[in-house]
Amino acid sequence: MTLVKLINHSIGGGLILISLAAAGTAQAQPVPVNLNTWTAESYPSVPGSPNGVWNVSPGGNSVTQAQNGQPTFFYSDFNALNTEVSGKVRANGSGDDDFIGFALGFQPGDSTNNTADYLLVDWKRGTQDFNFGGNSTPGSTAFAGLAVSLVTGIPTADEFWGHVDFPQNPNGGLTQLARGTTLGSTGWGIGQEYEFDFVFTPTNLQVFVDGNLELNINGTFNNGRLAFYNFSEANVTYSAFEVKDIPPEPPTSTPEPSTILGLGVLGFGAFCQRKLAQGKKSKQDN
Ligand SMILES: [Ca+2]
Ligand SMILES: [Ca+2]
Ligand SMILES: [Ca+2]
Repeated sequence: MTLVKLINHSIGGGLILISLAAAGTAQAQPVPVNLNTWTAESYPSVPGSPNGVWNVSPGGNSVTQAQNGQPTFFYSDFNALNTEVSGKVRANGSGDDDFIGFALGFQPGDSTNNTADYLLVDWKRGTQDFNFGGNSTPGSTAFAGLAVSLVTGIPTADEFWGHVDFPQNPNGGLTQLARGTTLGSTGWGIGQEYEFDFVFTPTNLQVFVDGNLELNINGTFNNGRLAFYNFSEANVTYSAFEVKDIPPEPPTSTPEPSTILGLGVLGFGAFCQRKLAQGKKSKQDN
C-alpha cells in the first residue's frame, strides 16, 4: 500500500496535508502587456540600412516595425528574468526573407555598450551571404532557421548577420549557442502567425514555438529586458503579449517548506503504520 493510500485509508485528513504542500508552488496569473510603455532602440545605421521604426497600435496590444534596416529592438519596461512571456509574431512582407526575433536580458543603451551581454533569439527566412558596408568586418552567411546566440559588446551588422565574432571588430560579436530542434534550418512563413513562449530563469532559457520546445539552454544569464528584434525585415507585427512571474529558484542550502511538510507526512505515515500494526496485533491477540 502506498503512503498516500495508507493515509487516506487511515484518516481522511491526510489529503489536506498533501494539498497544502502543493499550494506552495502556486504561480501568478498572466498579465496582458501594454506596448505603449516599451522603448525602441536601434544599432547605428549603415549606408542603405536605416534605423528601425516601431509603431504601437492605439490600444497598446500590438506593434509593427516598418523599416528594412539595421538590428533594431523594442524593449519592455520590465525585467525578463524569472518570468514566462508569451505572444504572437507575424512577418507581413511580400518577398523579403531576413531576421525576426527577440532578445532576453537586453539593457537600455546596449546598442552602444561595450559590456553588453544578452541573449538573441532570431529566425531567418532564407540562407544568404552578405557584406554590409560602413564597418571593418567582412561578409558572413545568415542561415535559414531559428537560433539563440550570445551577444557581447557592440557587434557589427556582419556579426549579427552570421552569428559570428570577427577579430576585425574587437568591441563585440555573437556566439551561437543552439539552433531550434525542428525549426533550426526552417525559415518562417510569409504572413504566418507564430505563438512564442519564453521561460527565463537565471540558469535556463526555454523557447516554445506553437507549443513545441525549440530551444532549451542552460547557463548563467543576466537580468534585463525582453525585446522584439528585427534585422533587415520590414512590416513585422508582434501582438497579444502576456507576462507572468515564475517563483525564484529556492536556495539549495535550506529545505523547502514542502519538503518539511513532506517529512511531516512521512512521519505521520509512520505513525499510522504503527497504529495499523498495533491494531492488527490486538486483533491477533483477540
Ligand atoms: Ca562589412
Ligand atoms: Ca568581433
Ligand atoms: Ca531585408
